Amino acid sequence: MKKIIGLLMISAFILVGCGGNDKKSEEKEDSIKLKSSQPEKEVKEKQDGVSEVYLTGNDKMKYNKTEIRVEEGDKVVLTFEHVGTMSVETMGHNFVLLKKGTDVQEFGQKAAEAQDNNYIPEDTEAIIVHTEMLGGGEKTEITFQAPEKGKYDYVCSFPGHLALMRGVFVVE
Ligand SMILES: [Cu+2]
Repeated sequence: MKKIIGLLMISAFILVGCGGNDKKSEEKEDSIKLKSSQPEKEVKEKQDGVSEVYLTGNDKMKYNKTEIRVEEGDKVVLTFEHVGTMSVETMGHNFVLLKKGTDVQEFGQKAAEAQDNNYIPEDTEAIIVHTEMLGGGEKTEITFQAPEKGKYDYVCSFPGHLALMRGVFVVE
């Protein structure tokens, strides 16, 4: 059922008229992957008021970035891809951006109890934005407004992952 909803959302996205851009962004990502030896700074693309971020998670429980930098007020277009092959049940990954001052360990414990909601606790105000939980080979995109200047933690809320899967989201 979740897959079907996902597919519907993807089709809706294309129908809304982003079909043209869709292909372009895929090409862009391919070229980013090829240039992955370049410093991370160059991977972030900057156009008027938009920060594009390409984040991945793999089967070794690692993000490709432990720091993401954007500018205050920017629209952040974050593409998140699970570049591994393992299933969402055994090696699910997401991106959860937490409010300043959140106790990350405490959040992780709460998230681990929220299995029925894809490890996103429902009774928390700690989350600024998050992606869906992905399995190997899946990709998603979220768009949100960069919060006020400062440093924010981001984590994967799959049980046990945030020890390795976390980073700092810097708004400058
Ligand atoms: Cu994970």
